[in-house]
Amino acid sequence: IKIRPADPDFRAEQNAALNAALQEDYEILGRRMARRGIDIETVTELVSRFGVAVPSWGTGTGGTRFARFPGGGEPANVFDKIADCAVINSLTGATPAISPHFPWDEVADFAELRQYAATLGLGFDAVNSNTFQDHPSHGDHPLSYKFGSLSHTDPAVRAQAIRHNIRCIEAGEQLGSKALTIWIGDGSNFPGQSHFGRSFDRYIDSVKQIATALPPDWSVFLEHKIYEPAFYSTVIQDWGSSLLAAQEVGPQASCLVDLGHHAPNVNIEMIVSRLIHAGKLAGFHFNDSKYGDDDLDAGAIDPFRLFLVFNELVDVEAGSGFAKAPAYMIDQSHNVTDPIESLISSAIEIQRAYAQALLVDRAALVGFQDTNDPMMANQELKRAFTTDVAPILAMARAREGAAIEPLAAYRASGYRQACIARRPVRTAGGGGIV
Ligand code: PSV
Ligand code: MN
Ligand code: MN
Repeated sequence: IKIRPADPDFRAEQNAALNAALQEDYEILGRRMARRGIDIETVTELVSRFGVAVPSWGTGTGGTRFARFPGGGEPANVFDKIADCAVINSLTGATPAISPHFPWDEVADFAELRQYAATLGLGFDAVNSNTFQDHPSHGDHPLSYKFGSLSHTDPAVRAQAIRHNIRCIEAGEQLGSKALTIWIGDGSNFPGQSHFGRSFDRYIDSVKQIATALPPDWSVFLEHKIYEPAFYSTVIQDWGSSLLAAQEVGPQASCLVDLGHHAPNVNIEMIVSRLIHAGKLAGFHFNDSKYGDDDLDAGAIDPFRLFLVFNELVDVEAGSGFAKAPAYMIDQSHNVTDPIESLISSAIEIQRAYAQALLVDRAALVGFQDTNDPMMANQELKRAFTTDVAPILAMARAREGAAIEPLAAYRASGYRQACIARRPVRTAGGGGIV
């Protein structure tokens, strides 16, 4: 399939009619910001350096546990997924890496995969293991994960899950990745079903064994989630368990925050701050949610929360800095939208939250905090959050040769129609929790 959005001439054509208006909007915003002592160019430069990884599994239409309604032209294999990721990155200029998931993305030749991605200007972020499903067609997983994986009571199942994670590291090394993300579905559905302490100990012991296989410049990211698929207790249910585990596993282990993995109303930005304090913030799976792990598009429900998360991150960047930059990744499931459109929109929303957070006057905020002026402190955040930074984002894209209006350019490209014409139809199904 011809990846038309990846053609710089196509994007230049699309941008031609939009350049003049963008220039005007950018200048006006620049003058407004200058009045507040902020240099728009500095912000635009930081925004254009910002990148967030796309999940390979997000390029297909997801499903709920009730059903999956397939979209048209879905990727048939990981090469198709990479092509879709190239579309997203070409148009946004903000998603230079893919986060793969194994064994979903398994191929015979990882060097070929890496090469294909590189020709499209893409690299690989954290690799994800999958011991939350059985893989009956996969010779490496003869035993079932029905009652858990890394924390399973049976040492043979734990050994199988450990081996799989080590294979993920090996695949990731060939792809140029530097981290393994572990999320397990282990837990229980009924009080009494499993022993909280012993299952946690078994999990930690398993992750320690995986960690011994990490190359020195690699990290292991531990991802917590309050519930689902387990509905009574989950082994790594929150950042507390995640942090305890990461501390026991050692310096290469840290905690990944998936925004959808918390109880409603939990103060996620504060969790971020605490993990920063502990030196254990691995990074993020961005998405949005109203009720649970809804995996909706980033910024779709609560853009203010996304902004507040970035406010914490920029606060560190503007101060002492991160010893190791957090990994920014998207983790979404698209049921009713074109996945490429959702991922484009999410990348822009994440970038928007970052840009808004850059507008906070940190010295003024500290002053309001230290003098106990809640009204002005809150106003400072609100002023940054309500500033329309769209011209900054669009200018960053225009200068990189990406699209000034990525969604419009995507629709004009006819890429999805080309995929529908060429790619096999994928069937509807019973769904599944991913
Ligand atoms: C689990 O809900 C999760 O957030 C983990 O990151 C998985 O790897 C991903 O979704 C896909 O199932
Ligand atoms: Mn996740
Ligand atoms: Mn999730």
